[in-house]
Amino acid sequence: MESQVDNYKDLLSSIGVDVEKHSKMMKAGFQGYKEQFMSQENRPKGMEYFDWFMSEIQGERVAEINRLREQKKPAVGTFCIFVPEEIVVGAGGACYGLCGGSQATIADAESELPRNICPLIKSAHGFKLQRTCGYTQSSDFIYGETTCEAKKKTWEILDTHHPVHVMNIPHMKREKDLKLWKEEIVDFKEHIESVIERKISVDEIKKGIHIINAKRNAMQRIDALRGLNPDVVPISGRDGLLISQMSFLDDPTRFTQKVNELADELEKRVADGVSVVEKDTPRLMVLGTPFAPPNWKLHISVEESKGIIINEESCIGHRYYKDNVDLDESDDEDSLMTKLMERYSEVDCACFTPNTPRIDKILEMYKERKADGVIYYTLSFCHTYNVEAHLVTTALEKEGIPCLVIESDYSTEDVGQIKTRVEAFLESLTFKKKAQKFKGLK
Ligand code: BJ8
Repeated sequence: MESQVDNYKDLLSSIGVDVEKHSKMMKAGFQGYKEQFMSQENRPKGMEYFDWFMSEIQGERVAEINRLREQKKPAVGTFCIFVPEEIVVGAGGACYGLCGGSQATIADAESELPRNICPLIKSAHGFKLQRTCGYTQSSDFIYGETTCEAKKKTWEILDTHHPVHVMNIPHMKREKDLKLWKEEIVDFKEHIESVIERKISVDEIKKGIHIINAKRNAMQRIDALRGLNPDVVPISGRDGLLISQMSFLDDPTRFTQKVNELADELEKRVADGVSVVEKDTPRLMVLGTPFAPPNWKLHISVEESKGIIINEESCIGHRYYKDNVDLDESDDEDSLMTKLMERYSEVDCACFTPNTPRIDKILEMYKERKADGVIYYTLSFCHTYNVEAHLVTTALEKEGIPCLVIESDYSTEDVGQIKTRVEAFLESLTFKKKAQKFKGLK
């Protein structure tokens, strides 16, 4: 299997992609994917769909989005899980995450942005400057939000290259903040209506909610299968992460069907005791900032060091799919907007103060999954998650939960160092597990 990107040169060039640079980048990326993912042993058969999707990630999927645009359906690119994608999908359009996980675009971004800000923002901005992301180039507008300082100011610069619509996400959750939040969702809907030049109906919004609820349900199934069976892990952590990453790009209905098929297969694996790791392999949860593709280095370091990641408490992970929109008794637009606000305000991003529900959730998940330890992972210069690490690790310490804190960017420079630290952490967990077994505690 190879990257199919060269079959779409005409389309990509028509939307302004730098076709030569893009082709080189995508082919190198797919080669890395083949080496790191397709070479895994004992992989579930259902992952073949994701291999196909990866080969078409900047080809057929970008073509599908552009076919929707030709029918005057909205195409919205995002960098955050606060976007009410139900409205876009309900209007028949596509809402997707934009490229922002690669080191290859950062040097270009630094021509306009400071060096010492988060790599996610720089990478994403660099993709726009280089014109090497088919999704960015396909977007009617980019959804921006006021979650962190660096993003908030970058939108003003990005807007000089591509239209950006900014949603004002409050940083507290008092009644007056939630009122503002709901108004911002209404404003977002009206902005889409202005792009597609028509009203979005109540039935369309409800349809969008059904589609996205079904997608989140399917992802919750995978999450449970990964984490809730202490003796069997039916899928690797890197594949689990990949599914979450692709949830931001794929057509939601097709994705849901494929994820449910995979979940059926994993259920059978669990029943038959088919695990991708040996019994007693240390089981880790990862907490923190998002892992935009192709940022796989932590998962690969852990798995090469004989550990397994069973969950990501991250926006590309659990924080994205943990809550559904409650559709009961919502038959008019105003109540649908309220339900959307209620669902989105459950997101426990570190941009909120206080953010104690996040800590409670982490402890609950850890216990439910009978994990052996956690890695608190932050992207460099992400101040909110970095500072919140103190509160989280203090709570973990009180509960006697082993934790390794890692701060990293997208470069490969620290791979060796991360691996050494992960290996030492896993060794200590293995030792602890053996000691507990000896004492009859686990
Ligand atoms: S809901 S975590 S996706 S804002 S860009 S905050 S890493 S310094 S991505 Fe996020 Fe929405 Fe919150 Fe989730 Fe830090 Fe970087 Fe800012 Fe970031």
